[in-house]
Amino acid sequence: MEWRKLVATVARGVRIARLPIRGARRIDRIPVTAYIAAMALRDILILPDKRLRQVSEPVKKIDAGIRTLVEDMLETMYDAPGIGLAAIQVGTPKRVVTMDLAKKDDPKNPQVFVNPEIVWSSEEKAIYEEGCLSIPEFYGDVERPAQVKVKYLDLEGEPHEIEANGLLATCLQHEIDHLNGVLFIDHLSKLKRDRVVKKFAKAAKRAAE
Ligand code: K1U
Ligand code: ZN
Repeated sequence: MEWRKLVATVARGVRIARLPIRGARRIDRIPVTAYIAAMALRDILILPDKRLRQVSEPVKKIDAGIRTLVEDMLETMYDAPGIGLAAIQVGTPKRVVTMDLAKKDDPKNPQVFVNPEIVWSSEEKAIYEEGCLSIPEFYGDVERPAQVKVKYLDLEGEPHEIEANGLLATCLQHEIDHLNGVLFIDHLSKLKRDRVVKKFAKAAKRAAE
């Protein structure tokens, strides 16, 4: 199933297409059908935006606002492009993560994690080169537990627990870090972190001039 239809179906929501008021330059008029809900790109916060250091709040109720947030996060993540996104990266301090680890030519596989929590981490470690949509064009090797068990809710509010390894384990830990105000550069040496923070602070200052 085409991913937009899937998300709309999962959300069990038929929403009226939003007219191009919010994020006007990016939304086209989309015909409202039984399945297709209008989604919108949201701006991704960039280092050194202080909101990236906020600890996100648990979702108490999966309502229309959360479903809209998830749809917009998926749209924003695919557009970036990225393989994961935490709600705080689009400025919403809620414990919501989207992800799609499907290979380039495989069908899309959107995943949604509400209130994800690591309940077990392996002693064994793995090193992956990580990137971050909030720190564009900077990459670094991060060592993390190789396997994790994560409990979370799906968009229906149903509880799940998964055991992850490989890229899924890395990506889940990266995104759950975001929910706790932690960035992957916090796992690098102080020297590397200070260098990148300085570079992005300079760029933000220049952009504000
Ligand atoms: O949370 C984020 O900032 C998204 C981030 C997720 C992530 C990447 C690598 C390791 C851990 C977590 C990204 O998606 S960065 C972009 C990226 O990795 C990518 C983009 C296009 C194709 C393949 C990968
Ligand atoms: Zn990130």
